[in-house]
Amino acid sequence: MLKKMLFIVVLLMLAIYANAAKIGDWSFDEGEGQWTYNSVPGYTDLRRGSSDGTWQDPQWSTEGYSGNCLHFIGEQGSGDGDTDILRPNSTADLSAFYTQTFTVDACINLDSIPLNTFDWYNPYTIISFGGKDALNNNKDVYFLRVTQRSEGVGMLNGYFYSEDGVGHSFSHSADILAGQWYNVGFSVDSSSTTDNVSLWVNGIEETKSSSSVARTDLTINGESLVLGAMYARSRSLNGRLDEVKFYDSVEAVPEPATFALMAGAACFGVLRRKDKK
Ligand SMILES: [Ca+2]
Ligand SMILES: [Ca+2]
Repeated sequence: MLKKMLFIVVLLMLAIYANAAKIGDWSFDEGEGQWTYNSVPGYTDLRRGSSDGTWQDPQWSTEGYSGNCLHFIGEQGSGDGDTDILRPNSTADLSAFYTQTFTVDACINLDSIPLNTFDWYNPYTIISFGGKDALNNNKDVYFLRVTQRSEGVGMLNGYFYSEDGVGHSFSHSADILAGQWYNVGFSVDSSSTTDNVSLWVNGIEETKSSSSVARTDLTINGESLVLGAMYARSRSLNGRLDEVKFYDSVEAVPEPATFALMAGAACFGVLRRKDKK
């Protein structure tokens, strides 16, 4: 009996540790209304774009990866010409999201693949974070997006900027096609200089190295986090978005591989634990 209790206590401790670094978890299951709620207490909720501003609302959809999701129809490709975004309240405290070490994780199902043959032009942005520099200019901190690899075929691209204004770009070798669910992730560990950047597509991790450190010299506010478009509200997403998660560490243990055994599930919510360096 004592052994059993000890086992349960250890499991509980592991569970608490595993969630310590999670700062965002949105399942988009509300299915109505302007707000979608973060299941991690103490961190920001998100609201649809038109709540306060000229941006448009992503539409509620019952066809999520799990339950409901939000459907973004942007200005490019098969879009409707209007940028749909999700964002916090403008006065939200996003300091926890402005970290040099982070992991972002989402499920996407694109309506189409970006049309431009030039890889970096008019991509579909999934998640972005930005702020203003000393001259009050908009600058990016990091973002995750799908660009075009070849006509009708996308690729996952993660980006972060260092304080010298240089962007550091990383792409995954897996093809992304329209009309399928994918679990995609991006992590940067600025405390290391080797094997410290990872991209995931459906649980397949590709590790890169970067000796640069993500910037922390910008002024941020509640508008700094944007889902479905860049920080400057361009390059918007065309497709459905579900199960978005943020971690302020790559030491985090994102979702267990519980979906990996589901036959035919393209999006199986897997980000493996990185080995501690
Ligand atoms: Ca959902
Ligand atoms: Ca729209």
